[in-house]
Amino acid sequence: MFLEETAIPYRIVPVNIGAGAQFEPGFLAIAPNNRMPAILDSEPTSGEGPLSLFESGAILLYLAEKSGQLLPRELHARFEVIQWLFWQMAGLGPMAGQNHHFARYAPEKLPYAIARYMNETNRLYGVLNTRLAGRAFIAGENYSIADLACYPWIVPHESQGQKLEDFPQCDAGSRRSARVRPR
Ligand SMILES: N[C@@H](CCC(=O)N[C@@H](CS)C(=O)NCC(=O)O)C(=O)O
Repeated sequence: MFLEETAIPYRIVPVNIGAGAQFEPGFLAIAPNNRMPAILDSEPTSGEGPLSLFESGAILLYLAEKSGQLLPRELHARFEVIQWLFWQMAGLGPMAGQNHHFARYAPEKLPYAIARYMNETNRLYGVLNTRLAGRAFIAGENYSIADLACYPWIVPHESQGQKLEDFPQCDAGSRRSARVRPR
């Protein structure tokens, strides 16, 4: 999404996680946690040869830093974005991911686990909803990597057992993120 938004040229290398391609040595060499996304920048500004990265938060920070886009320079605004980026990486992403796992994929339906992650997702949606009240974007004045990181986790709200009408600001926020740079 970042590369599309900023029109930076890129090449996608598909990794079929259904077939276990994330465990192949070539992929593990750049993503030792066997998860995607991962990137390989063949022309980092250091001039010290290709740079590989895994973890979407680190990737977003790197791309923002390199391109000078979607992350403010000014200290307060910059760390406002970074804290919400970390909030997604440590909260919304993992909790919604476990929610999905226990509600949809776990071979055993464990009521405690299902309720735990659904409630936690619900709480996090509430935090985001409160945050978005009276502001156009999650952090700072402008669209940033914080919106870019959170938006994809709100899109599948139904499969996370959440009703978007309970979170009108998230609804409006995700529609804003979806149309920031219409193509
Ligand atoms: N914290 C990681 C999470 C990455 C993640 O969970 N990726 C999933 C796909 S969305 C994956 O690669 N799963 C493969 C697997 O579980 O083996 C990030 O933000 O980059």
